[in-house]
Amino acid sequence: MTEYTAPKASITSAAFTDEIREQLRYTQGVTPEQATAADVYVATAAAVRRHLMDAWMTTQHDMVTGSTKAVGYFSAEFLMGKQLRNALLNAGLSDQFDDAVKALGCDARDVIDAEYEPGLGNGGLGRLAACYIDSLASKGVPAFGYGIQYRYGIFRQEFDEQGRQVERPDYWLANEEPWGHIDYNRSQRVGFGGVVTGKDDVRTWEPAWCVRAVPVDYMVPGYESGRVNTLRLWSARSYDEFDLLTFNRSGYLAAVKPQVKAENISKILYPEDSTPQGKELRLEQQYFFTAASIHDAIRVFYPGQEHPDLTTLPDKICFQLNDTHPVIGIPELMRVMIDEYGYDWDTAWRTTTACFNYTCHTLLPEALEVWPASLIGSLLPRHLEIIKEIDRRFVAQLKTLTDDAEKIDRMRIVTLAADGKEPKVRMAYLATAGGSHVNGVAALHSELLKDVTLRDFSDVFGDKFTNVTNGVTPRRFVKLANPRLSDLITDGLGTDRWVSHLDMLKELVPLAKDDAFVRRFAEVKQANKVDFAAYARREYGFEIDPNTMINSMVKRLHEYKRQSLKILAVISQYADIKSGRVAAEDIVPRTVVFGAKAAPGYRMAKLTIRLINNVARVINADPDVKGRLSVYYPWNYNIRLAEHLIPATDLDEQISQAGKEASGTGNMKFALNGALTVGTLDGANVEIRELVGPENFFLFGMTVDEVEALYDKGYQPSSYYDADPRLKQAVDMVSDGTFSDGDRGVYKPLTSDWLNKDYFMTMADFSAYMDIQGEIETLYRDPLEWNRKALLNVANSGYFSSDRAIDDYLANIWKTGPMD
Ligand code: CBF
Repeated sequence: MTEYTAPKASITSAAFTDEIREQLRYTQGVTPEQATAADVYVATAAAVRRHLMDAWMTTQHDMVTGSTKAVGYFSAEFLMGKQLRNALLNAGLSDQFDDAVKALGCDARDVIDAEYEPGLGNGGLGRLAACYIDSLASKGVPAFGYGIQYRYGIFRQEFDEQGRQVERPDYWLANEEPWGHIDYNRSQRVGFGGVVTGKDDVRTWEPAWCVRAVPVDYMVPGYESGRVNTLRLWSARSYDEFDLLTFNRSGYLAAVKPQVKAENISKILYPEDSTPQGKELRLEQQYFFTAASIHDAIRVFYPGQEHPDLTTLPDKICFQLNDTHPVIGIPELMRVMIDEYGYDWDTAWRTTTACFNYTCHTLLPEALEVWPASLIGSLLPRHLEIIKEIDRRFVAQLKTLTDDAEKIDRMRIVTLAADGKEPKVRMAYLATAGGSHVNGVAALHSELLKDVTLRDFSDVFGDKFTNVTNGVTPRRFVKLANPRLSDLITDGLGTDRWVSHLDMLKELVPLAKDDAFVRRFAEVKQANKVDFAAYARREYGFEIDPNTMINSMVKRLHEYKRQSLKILAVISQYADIKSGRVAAEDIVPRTVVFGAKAAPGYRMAKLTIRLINNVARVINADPDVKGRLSVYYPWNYNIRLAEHLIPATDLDEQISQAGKEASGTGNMKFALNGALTVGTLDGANVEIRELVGPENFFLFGMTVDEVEALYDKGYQPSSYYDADPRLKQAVDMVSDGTFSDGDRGVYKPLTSDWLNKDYFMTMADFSAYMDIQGEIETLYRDPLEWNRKALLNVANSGYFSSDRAIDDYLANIWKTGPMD
């Protein structure tokens, strides 16, 4: 193996310290002596940005003048996490920073902690977008991330005394935010409402109101690529600041109304869509950012041109639609080409379909967006016309391809108005018809997409369908989050090149036979557990014993993910110890850690949160199980917590009902950090198990086919309750008030759902899940063997790098690569 030396930034620690001092004095106006950790954080961010500035400008220049096609990643969410450590790493300034903070008399941790984590995403999809723009930059591929700079990110989760979730607004911009550059000079006008006039072939849309989309630019530095891409998040501003006339008549609220309406668009990360108002706002957000981004791309790639040749757009940039949220971009590009630049329909369609591709991230029908045509018509009347015409032509095309009239009806983009139901626009169908490629996010998911969700489409347009299994960035989730493991890997491989070539982890496989190396690996895990315990004490006041098995289940709270299964298993184990059926000393000491937010309007999920908190309260206070079983639920799960918890985890839970989790990315992060997985054959678990080896993965539960067969047969959840005394006891303890101070009514909606409906078949998988616990405990009692398997998880998980995922997108979908 050839030795690789990472290029280091040429600046010395002393010089970097001076740069920070200069920022403190001349930008922030504080002396180094007065500076708080928060001041040093802002000054360091400014200093790092300066270091990246030349590479940023060169990248933009090369992108526009060069011949390499760029990628526009359209995503309603970018869950970036804290920026400082990542930017320092990619700028090659990590060591200089560590020295500089010491010289300035600060603690590095305080400086890092001073950064407020932006929550501009809900979970996996938004974090994936952040990983992908990191990998694009690290590979030197010209790219823009396009999204929204919400003023309020995902809510801050708290728990009240009864263990219920309380949502607090998360005003992440309350303090100085040094990373985003607001570029007023490159704003875009985005129209809404109004009327369309003109003849058939020349239509003019006169919007009723317009919003100013102002770009806020974030640098996205690549790791050792020398390239810095752009994440452009749009902020909505009003053109009519406020109406002075109305104001003078003392109508203050009426006077600021247009401003409030405009600025509301980028105010909150997508709200509930269960109300008409919510739906309208969400569609406004979607159109707002996709329209601004398309106009921006034309501005960037055809600078100063009044009559650009937009037929060349697909050679300059392709747009990846991250789920259905940005699909309204398809009719927007059609509108721009036809109405603003005078192209005929066919030319516009050829260009548009060549530009767009769509990634589907779900199998849950309710997550595939469907908009009432009337809503689109009132907000975007010209777009509705275009969508109807796309649909008309699409149906005509289908008629040439198949005689199956029912199938054609099923595939309509705009549903027919039948039985008093108003027509709806199916955004996933629009994306499939209006783009070149459709991909799922794990092998199983892509298969199910073809065979079930978009079956009719894959029958007719099979060539469009492909798979790109998700990936995660090894920079943030291994190198930065787990420095001990990183050092061990570098030592084992004799190089740190794995950080950008994660497939190299494979070369660790032989080391799993080396007991001395496995012991070093075990020491790393143990040290991470000690660190996590300290972190949990500091941040949450928890007393976690690092000498117990750390067993984590962190992800959004959703019935299909089955946190219920986990909590029922915990209750069952608790009951075993309490009843004396199992001697406490025969149980492997375990700390179960949950982390999850529930959608504010999702009643069952919120009740599950309450149950988990109360199970934790009862178990942690019970001396009978002390030191054997404990449960912690740190509130407000976010990236920072993930970065501490994942490296410390022994056992990770990926226990969704088979066929429901599109991929998962947490599963990849845990495996890469040396946790073993207990999981079902769902999402990317399937590939993880194949790659790490079935013997290094705890598999349980029904397969997709078994799930289907059981639905078909008629699922009776109560029969499982009757058949397994462990399950009966656990459910009964939830009903009988054990976890609600004797109140038998609190969890009734949950227990009644489990026994009567249980759509995601928790009851049916319970026994298998309990049975596998025996295997888990037996292995855990043999630390060398456990750690050998954990190490093999690390060694065989290189495939799950987002760099590999981006390679797949480049080769199979985007057909582009690094800049020359
Ligand atoms: O593909 C990224 C992730 O997206 C989701 O979070 C989503 O929002 N649809 C899925 O639920 C995950 O399975 C998937 O990993």
